[in-house]
Amino acid sequence: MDDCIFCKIIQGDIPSIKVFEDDTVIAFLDISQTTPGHTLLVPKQHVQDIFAYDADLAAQVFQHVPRIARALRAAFPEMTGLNICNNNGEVAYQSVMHSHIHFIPRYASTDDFN
Ligand code: DGP
Repeated sequence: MDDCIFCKIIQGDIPSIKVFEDDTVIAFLDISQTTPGHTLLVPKQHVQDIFAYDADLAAQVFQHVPRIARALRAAFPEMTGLNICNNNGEVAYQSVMHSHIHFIPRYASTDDFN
């Protein structure tokens, strides 16, 4: 998709801080850093939202969720919890129309809660 910011990141046309990559997915730090370590897991295939996934794509993407969660905990030892969420549709606060899963680390320090 020519006008998709995540497709441009996947193609390397826009820089990102990569956390993980294989043939089917990429994970990189969210530009907004809601909390330190805020990460997005993104299928390389341009799919708009969860309603467009088939079972194979779901398995390819979601299999990485526990691994990324553990990697974040290892990288951010002060992390005491983690929100994992996936917004679908503008009304559900999806702003980038290329499906992605948010990992938002949570910390005991109230300063980091947003
Ligand atoms: P959502 O609102 O659920 O569609 O989340 C989209 C997220 O994408 C939002 O938290 C900010 C992030 N984002 C938007 N543009 C860029 C970008 O160019 N680079 C990175 N790393 N993240 C981006």
